[in-house]
Amino acid sequence: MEQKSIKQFLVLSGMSVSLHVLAETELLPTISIEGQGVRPGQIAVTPESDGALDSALLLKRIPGGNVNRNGPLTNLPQYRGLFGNRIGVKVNGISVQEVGPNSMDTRSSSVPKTLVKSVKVYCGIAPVSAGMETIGGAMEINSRRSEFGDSVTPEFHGFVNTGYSWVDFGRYYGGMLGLSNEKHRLNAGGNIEKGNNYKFRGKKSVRPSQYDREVFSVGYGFKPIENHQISIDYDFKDTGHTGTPSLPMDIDYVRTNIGSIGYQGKLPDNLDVIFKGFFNRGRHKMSNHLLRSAPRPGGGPQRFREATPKLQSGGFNLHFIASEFHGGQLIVGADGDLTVNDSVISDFSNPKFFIDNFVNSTKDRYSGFAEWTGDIVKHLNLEIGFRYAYVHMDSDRVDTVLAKIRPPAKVLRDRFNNADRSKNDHLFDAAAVLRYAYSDALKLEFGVARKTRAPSYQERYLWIPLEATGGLADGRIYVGDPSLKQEKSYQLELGVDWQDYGAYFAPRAFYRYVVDYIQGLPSTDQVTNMVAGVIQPGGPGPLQFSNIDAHLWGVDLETGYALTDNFRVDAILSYVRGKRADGNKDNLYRIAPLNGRVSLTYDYSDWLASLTYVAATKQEHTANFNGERKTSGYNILNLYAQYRPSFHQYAEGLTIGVGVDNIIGTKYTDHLNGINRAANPNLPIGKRIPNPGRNVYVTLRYDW
Ligand SMILES: [Cu+2]
Repeated sequence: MEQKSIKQFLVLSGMSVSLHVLAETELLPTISIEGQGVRPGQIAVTPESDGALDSALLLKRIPGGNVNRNGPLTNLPQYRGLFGNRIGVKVNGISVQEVGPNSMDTRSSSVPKTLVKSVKVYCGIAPVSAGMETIGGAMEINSRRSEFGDSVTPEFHGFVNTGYSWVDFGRYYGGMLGLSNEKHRLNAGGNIEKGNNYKFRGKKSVRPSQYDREVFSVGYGFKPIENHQISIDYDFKDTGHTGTPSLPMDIDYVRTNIGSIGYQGKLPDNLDVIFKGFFNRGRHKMSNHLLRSAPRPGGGPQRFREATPKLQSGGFNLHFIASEFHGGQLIVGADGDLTVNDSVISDFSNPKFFIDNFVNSTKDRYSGFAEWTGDIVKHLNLEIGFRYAYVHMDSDRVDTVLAKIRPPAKVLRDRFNNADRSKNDHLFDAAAVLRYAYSDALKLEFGVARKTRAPSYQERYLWIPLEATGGLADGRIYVGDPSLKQEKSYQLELGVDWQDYGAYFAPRAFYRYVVDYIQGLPSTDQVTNMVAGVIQPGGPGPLQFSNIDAHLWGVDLETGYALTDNFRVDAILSYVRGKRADGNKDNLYRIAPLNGRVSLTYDYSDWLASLTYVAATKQEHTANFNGERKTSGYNILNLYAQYRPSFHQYAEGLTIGVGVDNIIGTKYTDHLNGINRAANPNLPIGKRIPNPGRNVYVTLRYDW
C-alpha cells in the first residue's frame, strides 16, 4: 500500500499542468485493473490541457522524456538520449509496428491525442515484463474504451470533444459512445483532425506541415462468467496528405488496421491470466512532389519519386501473474510477433523506373520472461526479471532498374542477393531494482540492468544508399549491413524519492554503456560511394550502419511544492550526455541539451489555471559523423485555463479549456527537431525546423 501512494503521487506530479483534475485520478484504478501492477516511478500523463497537436509531445512533460519531431504527426519517442526503435512502445497492449521505412507513422503518434486515455513511461529501468527490445526504455499508450457497468441495466456513456488551434488552423472533432452493463460492453468512436502549415513567426510557416487524419475504432467486451472476460477490438487509421518536412518525402496516405482479441481471467490460487492476439497491417504511399516541389539533385532536372511501403504483422502476449508467490508477485510470460516490411520506389514520370527498397524484410521475435517483485526484508523491495528473445530476420532478393544502366548499382544488387541475409539473434535481458523505504518520506532506489536490441530491418537490409533510416532525418543517405551485431546495454540507476510537508523532490541519475551501439560511419566501400554519387550528387557521402561502443549518462528530476491549498509549483529537469566510447571522440546524434519546465498552478473549485515556463540551453555537444548542427537555447511561456462547471447536474462533465502556448511569440527551435528538407522561401533547406509560434487554442469536451 505504501507503494501505491508513491505512484499516485508521481502520477499526479507528472502532470505539470493540470494536477488534480478528476479525470486523472480516475485513471489510477484503471491502471491497476489492467494488470500493470503498482510500480513507483511509473508516470501517467493525460492529454488534457495542451495546445500541442500530437500525443507524443506529452513525453516532454516527463523527466528524461522527449520527442524527435519530423512532422506534425511524426514524432519519435525519446528517453534519455535513446530514441526510435530503441524504445519499446505498446499501444493498447500491442507492440505495434510502422509501415513507413522512415517512421512517418511513428508508434508514439499513432493514437490521436483526444482518444488517448493515458501515456505511461517507465522511469529509470523498464521492467523486463514491459516488452522485448526495451533497451532505451518503454512506454504504453492506451486509448479510451468502454468499461463494464455494475448492474444488468445497460448504461450509456461516452464523450465528445472538439478543439481549435490558431497557429495552424488546426481542428479536431471526436468522441466515443459506450454501452455497457455488468456482462457486456460496447464502444465505437473516432476522431477527425486537420490542420494547415503551422506558423513559426509572423506569417512565416513551416512547409509542408499540414496534416489530415481520421481514425475509427470499435470494441466489444464480454464476461461469460465471473472473473473471466474477453475483448475484441478493431482500430482503423487513415492519415491523408501530411507533411514531414524533415524527411525527403511527405505522406500521401498511411492506412493501418489493427485487430485484437484479448482474454483476462482470474484462476484459483491468486493466478491471473492475460492473453492478447493481434494483427497489424498497413499500406502507405509517400511522395517528394505532392506537398513540396521535387528536388533537382546536382542542379539537374527535377527528380520525381514515390514509394509504396506495406506492412504485415501479428503476434501475441500470454502472461501469468501469481500475486502470492514467495511473498511477492511473479509474472511469467511469452510474447511473440512476426513482421514483414516491403517498399518499392517509383517515378510517375518514368514508368520503367523502380528501386526495390525492401523486399519481404522480415523480423520475427519469440520471447519468454519471468519477473518477481516483493519485499525481501522489511522496507526493502526487490524487482528482478529475466527475458530471453530469439530474433530471426531475413530479406528476399532485390532489384532495380539502375542495375541495367549503372554497373556499380548492379554490383550492389548482386552482392546483396548473394549475401547471407538470414540472421538469428539471441537476446538476453536482465533487470534488478532494489527499493528501500528509509522512512515514510524517503525512498531510495538502486537498479542494474542489461538490455539488448537486434538491428532493425533498415539497419540490416538497406542495400542501396538511401534515406530510409527509421526517421534519423539528418539529411544523410545510409546503407545497411546484414552482419550487424545486436546492441547490448549495461545500465546503473540511482533514484531518491522524498515527499513531506506538501513538497516532493525526486532526482534520478543513470549511467549506461552500450556495446555494439549501431550508428552510421562514413562508408569506405568504393562501389557504395559511386552509387551514392548518383543518388545524392555532390552530397557528403553515404554512411553505413556500423557497430561502435557508446555511453550515456545524466540526471533528471521532478520536484514540487504546495504553496497554499490552491497554489502549487511543479518542475522537471532533464540532462543527458551521450558519447562514443571506443577511443574515437564524438558525441551521439540527436541528444537534447539541458531542459526543463516549471509550472505554477492555481486550482480553485471549478477553475484551474497554470502558467508554465519552458526552457532549454544551447546544444553544442553535437555529432560529427553526420555533421549535426548546433542549436541555441530558448525560454518560452505557456498559459492554460480550464473550467469544469458543477452548478448543475447537466453541466457536470463539461470541460472548457483555453490556452496560449509560446505567449511572447518567440521563434525557437528544439534541438531534437529534424532539419528542413523542403524548399520554402522562409526557411532554408538544411536549417533545423523551428517550433510553432504563438498558439492560441480552445478545447471543449463533454463526458457522460
Ligand atoms: Cu513514408
